Amino acid sequence: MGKPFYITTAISYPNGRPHIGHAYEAIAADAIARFQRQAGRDVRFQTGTDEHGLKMAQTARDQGRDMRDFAGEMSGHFKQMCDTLAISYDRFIRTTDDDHYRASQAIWRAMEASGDLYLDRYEGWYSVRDEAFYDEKELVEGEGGAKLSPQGTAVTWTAEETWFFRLSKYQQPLLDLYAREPDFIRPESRRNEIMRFVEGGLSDLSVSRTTFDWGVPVPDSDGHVMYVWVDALTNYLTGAGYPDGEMPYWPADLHLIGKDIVRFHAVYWPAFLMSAGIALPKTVFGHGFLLHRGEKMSKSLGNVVDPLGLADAFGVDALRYFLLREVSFGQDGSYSAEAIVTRVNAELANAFGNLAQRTLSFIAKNLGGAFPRAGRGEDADAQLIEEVVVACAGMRSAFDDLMLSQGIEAWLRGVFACNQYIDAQAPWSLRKTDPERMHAVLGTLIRAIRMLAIAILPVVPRGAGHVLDLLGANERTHAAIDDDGWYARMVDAGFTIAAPTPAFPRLELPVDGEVA
Ligand code: ME8
Repeated sequence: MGKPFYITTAISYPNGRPHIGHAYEAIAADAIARFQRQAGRDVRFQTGTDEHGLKMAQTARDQGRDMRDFAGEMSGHFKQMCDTLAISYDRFIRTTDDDHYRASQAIWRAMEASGDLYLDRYEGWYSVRDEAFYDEKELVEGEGGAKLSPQGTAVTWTAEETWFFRLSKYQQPLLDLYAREPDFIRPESRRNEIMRFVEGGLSDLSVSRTTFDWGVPVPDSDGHVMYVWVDALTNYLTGAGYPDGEMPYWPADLHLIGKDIVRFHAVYWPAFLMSAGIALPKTVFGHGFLLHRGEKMSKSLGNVVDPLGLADAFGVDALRYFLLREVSFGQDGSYSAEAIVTRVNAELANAFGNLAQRTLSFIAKNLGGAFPRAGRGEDADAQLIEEVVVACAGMRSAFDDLMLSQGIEAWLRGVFACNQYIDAQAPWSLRKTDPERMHAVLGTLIRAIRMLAIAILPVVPRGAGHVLDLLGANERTHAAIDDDGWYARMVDAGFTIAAPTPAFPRLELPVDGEVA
């Protein structure tokens, strides 16, 4: 087994159904997890639901539902979304899981043992939507003078006795961390934002609540449940085996989250961990937001799109490809049905899908599916393979650096090179005029298609897997891309290519009923 690689998404609030933002985060994390597995890393991938807190409790109450039933049912929708979108998680954690209670209480005790927790009275502003406390100076003015959080959500005044965490004590250690580990917060823009926030000074954080009981009980402190973010963040440790066992996957390599919750992950979380004496994650990456036709999604605008509806209309691969390709990772991005259809048809269906489809069906039809003979090679063949090798290597180094869209762009250069090669070599007309040359060209194309299909597997696992199945290519790691002996082994084995069905069908814009 290779070196461990532990990747996590945020755990979602299941107070409503999953939206496209949740799907986007799961898909991005999944592509990275699959990529790291191909690279030979021993990957552990965790996602799940964040079920405690006031937001959940209020939603269940408003719907007249039993808390546990409601959380269970809604969490199921998130799990179903992950399963439908081919998210290859190792654990779907629920914060209502028993081992998570144990982990949360253990980290609490460790912070208490460091002298970082004390009882006092909290008076201040709280946003239930964000599950966040805000300082007066952070608030902005909304319509009619209403006070709003910096995220534009409603805040309420709360006053109660709570436990406090000595966050102020960690101001300098956090600044030292950001300076020492430039990759701790990515991308750069979020790093700067967090450094400015911490340089501005940190107040101690209220970390328990007494006005409701839907949370993890604070050890030996009747009436207190933990502030939902204390237990939510601890999910990453629960999944790593804390506090009971060995923790081969800790520290996490990558916490992938949205830009709105970077503060919790890059300020509170490392402070909790330092206090508890636990190693810090290596990178917190705050991705951008998905906008619908350039506008923020909101229930009142009626533009909250069900990701499963999109997957149904366009296919899982198409949705995955579009989201990872269209959005420069780290920045905001916009989507619409037209944009999905245009992008997927041009790049996935026409450029790659069609390349594979016509090559394989030609071989199935004209060579009885047998692998082409060595034929008469020319410089152009070696040149194409070289271009494809470079494209796949470019994709690898971009993905390694979380530059997902640029990685796919590098891959596309290999696909375009194949299309130019086909046009220039015209294998279909060589069938009659120069069969020896035709064999060499088709053989070159199969080699190229196999390498490109392996490289794009993390993005479009089903379609690329289908192409590889047709080719009988079972080894799908990065090492397999560079394996020169594959072709000869397939010839020796007498493998034949069956008449293919398209791996990446062309999309049509739905005419009746808008899907996006
Ligand atoms: O924040 N585009 O849960 P959540 C892209 N429970 N990403 C988006 C998005 C959008 N339009 N809207 C939300 C929570 N997200 C907490 C996390 S982690 C210990 C606890 C992202 O359901 C958001 O940034 O509100 C977050 O990373 C994830 O979806 C879950 O959001």
